Amino acid sequence: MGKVKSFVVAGASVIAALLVVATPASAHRESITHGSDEAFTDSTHLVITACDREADGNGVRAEYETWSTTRIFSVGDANGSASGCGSELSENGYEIYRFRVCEANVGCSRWEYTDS
Ligand SMILES: [Ca+2]
Repeated sequence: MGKVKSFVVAGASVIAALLVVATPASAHRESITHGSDEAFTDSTHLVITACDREADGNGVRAEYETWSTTRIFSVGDANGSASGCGSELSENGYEIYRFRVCEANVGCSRWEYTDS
């Protein structure tokens, strides 16, 4: 029994090591907040999410630019402050370069850069 357990643990360590090697150091979840509202990317920087966490009637959206263009794309949290956020894949398929969270009638956070 002891031998079986050691084997399983060793195997898991090898898999974990391979995952670490395959993931660039800079690729991780990035987040920016504005009050309680938040915009964040997933670890691939290809998916952006906007979360409205303030029940104040001001809609929330995430704005972002990708590495291929200076055009600003955006995605909103369609159901407002109700549970659940709004997210989308990068609209032109490129990694997100920078993003911010904006609250209607109030303003936006600073830009968060995914390479920082
Ligand atoms: Ca919501």
